[in-house]
Amino acid sequence: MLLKSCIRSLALAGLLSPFGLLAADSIEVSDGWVRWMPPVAEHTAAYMVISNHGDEERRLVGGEAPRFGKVEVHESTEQDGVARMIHLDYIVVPVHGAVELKPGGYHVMLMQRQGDGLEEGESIELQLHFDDGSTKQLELPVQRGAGGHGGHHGGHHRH
Ligand SMILES: [Cu+2]
Repeated sequence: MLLKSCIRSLALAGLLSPFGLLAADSIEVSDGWVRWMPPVAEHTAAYMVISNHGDEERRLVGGEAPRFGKVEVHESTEQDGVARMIHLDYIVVPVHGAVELKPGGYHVMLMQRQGDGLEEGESIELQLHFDDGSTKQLELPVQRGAGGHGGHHGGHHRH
């Protein structure tokens, strides 16, 4: 009953999409942040720790963010001293475990920024999408990167 009327009001609000009907209740996200980017940049990344308290493996397959045209799941790697990143189909969030998205590793790629540049301290809405169709709604603060790597976007050297 409750679910039905919930679906109807979502549909009325025009929010109905393949994702968004089911909240990923067994998923917990902590320490999330979005890397500040200079106004000329169109892409940045979100980092966080995703924990799975459920009895089934969950896979993070992508997401949506109002301020960005496209959201993908990526992994940064380094080959022969050259930083690259790979577009992944998913990141596994293990049963009763956690996966860390951090600079130089897994990240949620926020692409095709819409509108103004990001300001330090502002919060960015991001909805994570999982393989079972469930979602997790987040608001992540914009922060400057925590030193070192310079990211894979325009950081062409390392110290
Ligand atoms: Cu990336």
